Amino acid sequence: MQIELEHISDYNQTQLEGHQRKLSYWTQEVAKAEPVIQKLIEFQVAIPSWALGTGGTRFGRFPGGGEPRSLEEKIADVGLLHALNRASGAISLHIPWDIPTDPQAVKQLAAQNGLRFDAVNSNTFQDQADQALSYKFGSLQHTDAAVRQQAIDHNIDVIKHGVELGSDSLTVWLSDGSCFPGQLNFRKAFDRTLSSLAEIYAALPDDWKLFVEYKAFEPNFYSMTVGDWGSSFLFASKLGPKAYTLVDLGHHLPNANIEQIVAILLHQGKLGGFHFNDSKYGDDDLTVGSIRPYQLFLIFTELVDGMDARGMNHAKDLGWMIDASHNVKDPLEDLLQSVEAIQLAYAQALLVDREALEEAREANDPVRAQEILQDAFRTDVRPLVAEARRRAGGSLNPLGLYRTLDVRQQLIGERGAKTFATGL
Ligand code: PSV
Ligand code: MN
Ligand code: MN
Repeated sequence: MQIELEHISDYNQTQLEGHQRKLSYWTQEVAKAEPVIQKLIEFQVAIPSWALGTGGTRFGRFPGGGEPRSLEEKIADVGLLHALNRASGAISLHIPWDIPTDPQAVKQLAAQNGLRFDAVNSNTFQDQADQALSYKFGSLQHTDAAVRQQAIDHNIDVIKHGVELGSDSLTVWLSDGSCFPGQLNFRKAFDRTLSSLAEIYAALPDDWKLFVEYKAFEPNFYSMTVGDWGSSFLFASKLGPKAYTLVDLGHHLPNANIEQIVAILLHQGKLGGFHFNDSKYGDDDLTVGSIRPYQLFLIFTELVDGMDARGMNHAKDLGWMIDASHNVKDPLEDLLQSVEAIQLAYAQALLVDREALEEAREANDPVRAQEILQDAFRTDVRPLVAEARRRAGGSLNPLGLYRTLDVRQQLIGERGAKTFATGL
């Protein structure tokens, strides 16, 4: 299945009149429209290779058909998304779930689809069939030096795969921790993890970044060795300038103020990137913006403000990625919704009158501060996002075109109704 340029232009033609009517409000009333559109065109969100099939819970999984059966088909799926929205120009691999056996060919295929390789992810939270030692009691924290070495070697191997693909960052998420009080010596676990991470850090190419992802709970439910932004920040600080904290929106204790965490990490030069998703209860991995769109907007407001304060490039200086799972939706449709939610929050954040906000803050005027933020949040920026997509060569309405072309049915025709993508 290929989405041709004519598909896009024919479909856009059917939508154009309505689109231009909505956009005219912006071009007539709002001076900021043009810079926002330009920034949106540049902004890309990476798609994880493990989110292209239907996910599930430990109670079951309900595959939807036409799922990608190989890395090549996963790249093709991300290519479809990118053809539709022109904002999903990167793919992130989880190894060994996806191992490029012929890296040059895979790199070429990605380039043909307009994609680059985002962060590579290691996996020491599961035992693989051919693995000598078990991670049941942790990996980089393990009491046995041989287990730690096995996990270190795996991470170095993942870096090598990433180098071959032209990636420039490694994300390490550890499930290490303990399930019961007394099980683990916290200080020893911290020291062992730090020295293991230092060995991985030493193997990073000069222009690479190491992202240390934290998570408060699951699969360990008493303690997680990299359990919060404080411990991730500590590891990243001790490791050195190439190490950063990665924020996954679902990895906090309930009601955490994520925007404040983001603001401080960014202020300290230690924010590396994001795993976007949404949640109501825990690490739910739901569609971005489906539960707490205001929180997402507040996070982006801090990002825009903090990145500008540090002279950072919004599109390039942080890792932007989705980390979601799709249990009842078509994964490709779900990912289109997630990317759009991110773009909307970003566009709204760009609209915030930051000068006026700062004045309100200095004057201790919370009413005015709230008005300023909510004025931006309640603005319908969908025409701006659509216009950015149109100018970049994408569809005015990616989801609409996806359904018009009946993409899923086509994929089922090509791949079969009972395919099973690797990943979560
Ligand atoms: C762990 O919950 C996590 O967020 C990490 O980023 C893993 O790499 C990913 O999920 C696996 O889906
Ligand atoms: Mn994650
Ligand atoms: Mn997670």
